Amino acid sequence: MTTYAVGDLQGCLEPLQCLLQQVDFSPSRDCLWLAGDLVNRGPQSLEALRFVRDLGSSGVAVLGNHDLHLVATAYNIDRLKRSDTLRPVLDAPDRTDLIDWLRQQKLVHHDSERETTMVHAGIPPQWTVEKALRRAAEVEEVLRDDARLLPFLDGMYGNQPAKWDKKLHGVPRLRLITNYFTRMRFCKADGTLNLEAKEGADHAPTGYAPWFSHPNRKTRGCKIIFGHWAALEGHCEEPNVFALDTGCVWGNVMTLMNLDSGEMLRCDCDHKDPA
Ligand SMILES: [Mn+2]
Repeated sequence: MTTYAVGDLQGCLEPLQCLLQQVDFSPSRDCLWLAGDLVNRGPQSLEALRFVRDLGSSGVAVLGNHDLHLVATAYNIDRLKRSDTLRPVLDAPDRTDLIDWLRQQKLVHHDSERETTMVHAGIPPQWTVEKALRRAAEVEEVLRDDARLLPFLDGMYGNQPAKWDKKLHGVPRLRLITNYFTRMRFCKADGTLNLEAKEGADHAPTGYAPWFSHPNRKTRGCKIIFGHWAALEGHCEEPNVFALDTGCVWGNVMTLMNLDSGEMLRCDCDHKDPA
């Protein structure tokens, strides 16, 4: 049994299947972790979603901002943007099943045997893994709760509050937790977010740094797998922190990491440019 991890699929299923063939992946024997943003921008969001759902217990996915956008769109909270390629999912006969499946997925996954944590964007420097799991659980609970889902989705979008305060409550609290785990790139040492800057790690706005590079980060020493930040091109200087989004949907490559050996495998993405 081997466990693999892959970054953002963004509807690129063929490169994933190419990588899985190369390692002779078998769902009855092996396990695949997915760092979120399974859908959008790419050509095969519906097929990618079905593929991961059908992995059953052999697949472990965390939610990314595009996955949450799909859920919000399915509940008519947000509308499709021109660059979205989610229409086939919304028109699919198994749409309800797929959205319900997404709602069951986590924001943060932790494997205590491997001492490895997976999250789409990152873990803010002021939180330990344990604290991150507790905060993530607050949002996961709401995603699964029919009565609380719509008010959450309705208030999910926005960049404020930018700074954590344990006295935050209600939707602003859930919004900040969600922004940390699904949208963060740069923040201050105290966790104050800057969600505008989207370039590489050496383009930090004044006073900010990549979430993983703060010297007093409480997850220092923990193994963390993340996606979301294609501009890093897979480079992360921090020991034990692995950036797996290598921009497949933007015409670059998809990276598959063997979590047992640490080996990285890459596949060119020669599909059409994203819409
Ligand atoms: Mn993302």
